[in-house]
Amino acid sequence: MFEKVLVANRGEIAVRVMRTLREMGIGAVGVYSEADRDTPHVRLADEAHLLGPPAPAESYLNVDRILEVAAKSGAAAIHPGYGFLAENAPFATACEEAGVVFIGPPAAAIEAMGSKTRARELMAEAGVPIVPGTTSPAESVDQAKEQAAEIGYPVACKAAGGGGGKGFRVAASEEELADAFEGASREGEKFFSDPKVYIERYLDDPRHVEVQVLADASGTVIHLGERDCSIQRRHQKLIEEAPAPHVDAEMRERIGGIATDAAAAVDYRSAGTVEGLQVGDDYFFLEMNTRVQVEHCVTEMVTGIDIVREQVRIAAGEDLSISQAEVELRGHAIECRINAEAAHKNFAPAPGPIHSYVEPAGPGVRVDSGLEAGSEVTPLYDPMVAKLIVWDTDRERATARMLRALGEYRIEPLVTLIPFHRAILATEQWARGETCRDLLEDRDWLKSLAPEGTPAPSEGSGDDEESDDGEVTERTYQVEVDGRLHAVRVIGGRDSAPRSAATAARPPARRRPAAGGGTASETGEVLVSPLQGTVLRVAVEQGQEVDQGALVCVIEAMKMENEITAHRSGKVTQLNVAEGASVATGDSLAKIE
Ligand code: MV4
Repeated sequence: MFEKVLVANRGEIAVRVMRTLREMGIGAVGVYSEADRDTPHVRLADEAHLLGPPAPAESYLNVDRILEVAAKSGAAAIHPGYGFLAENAPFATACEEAGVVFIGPPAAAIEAMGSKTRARELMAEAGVPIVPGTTSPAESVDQAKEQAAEIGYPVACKAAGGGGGKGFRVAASEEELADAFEGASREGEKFFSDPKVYIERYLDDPRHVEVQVLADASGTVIHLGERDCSIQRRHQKLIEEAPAPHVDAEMRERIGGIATDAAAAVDYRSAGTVEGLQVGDDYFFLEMNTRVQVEHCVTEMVTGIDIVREQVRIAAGEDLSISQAEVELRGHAIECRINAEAAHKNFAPAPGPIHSYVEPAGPGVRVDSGLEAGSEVTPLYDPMVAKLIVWDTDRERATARMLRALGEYRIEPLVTLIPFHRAILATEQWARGETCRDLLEDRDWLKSLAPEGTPAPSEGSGDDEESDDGEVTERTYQVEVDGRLHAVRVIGGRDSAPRSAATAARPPARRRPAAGGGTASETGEVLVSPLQGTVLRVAVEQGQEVDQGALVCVIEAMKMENEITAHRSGKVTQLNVAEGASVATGDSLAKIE
């Protein structure tokens, strides 16, 4: 077994891999960019080496520098995680040439699966069912029209160098084909320097079902069952679960066989995922991901198998530690990706600092994260802060457990997908195991996920996609009133922040985690001051009717203006503040009945 392994990644996946290395008694060599000096993955490493400036090309994608660190540290192998260099065949080859083991599949398997047309060709030859369509790129729009006519509309135009939905366009009829074809081609050129496009039949509302495989050097290939990852937005998976709600034991065995055949056809080794589309009882190969995936954890939870451990063992030449017959699925696991994104603003990235951070815990809860209080989500890297994974005996209980765990999670003042996940998991559609496509495409539903008190998007700004309508942050303070503890959520709208200063420059003062679950914000009729300061302005009068979220007063504290809004709708029966007055944390500002 290796003595030392270099983890060529950052964030949660670097932490995830290092945890297994530690359990295996293997030294973990960490690497970091100048932006990541003070992060958990660096501290968890047994030794850590600077790669270079924050830009990925100069750090986590810098092959020469990574191989130099491997040599200097004496690491015998490199685990690439996902993203960055994980599916880069030249990198796998460069490792081999440098005498370092690449913990992943052979370069030839990465390359074969990297070309989506080549993969389809190989899979068709191996008897793996592929989505009906062509296995070589169309030479021209005219040829694509001929092929599409044969396949039958609607068709999907997909970039040959693509994958994961990049360079994917749908044409409902021949009139739409040229645009779809050219759009897919442009995107293929932009992201993969490959303008080639092929045509597939477009399946309506399929399920994304993928099978985890493991293959060792002696040629044994097994599968660990499937995951359903149908809840996606712009081809980014958001929620994943295992087992898939619409796959029974018979289908599991069938698609497991399809997946192991697919892996065997490219002499696969290591952990990999065969992605496919499920429509009723039909299952079609989509592509193979030749890396450990973000969502591998739900499979770990239902099988009890550490997939990273198997990867390390396989790379060291050891056989798989389990046989197919020993793989047993137990219970149900769900994963929610906790991204710094604003679902109510069309999933716009919402990078920023984290001042207060509390992870959920307790029975059946696993959090894989790479950040902590004091960390910052930078726009340079992936917006995923953490993965929250739960296990329970069945899907319904796992859902309840996930909702409980999401309610415990505090990441302040960052905007994350937590409210989105809580909303989706509470729907009938989720309970019925549907793809929730209707909700994900429903702008009004998504907008309803805005934090309470969010100013309505300004009118007349046209399409609000990625609109910059000001930072809306939410913070929770603990307030004790008459011996009872209350959690008060304070919502800062765009007008509450100093206009000139960047929100990032706010002092991280007095930010406290909430007392309990997400529903403990009621404070009766009394509106209490969440902070100490001076009243700048009073916006209501005694006797006035106010709506929940309406401005009551503005309190200046630490040179910042804080809008205090009505915690409930009602009549202001008591007003205890006046302009210029000093207030202390916990003071009663008003009574709203
Ligand atoms: C498709 C498809 C329909 N027909 N291909 C490809 C990448 C993956 N992220 C989603 N992809 C799709 N490929 C054909 N021929 C529909 C999707 C798709 C999808 C599939 C399952 C569940 C959710 C989805 C959301 C968007 C697109």
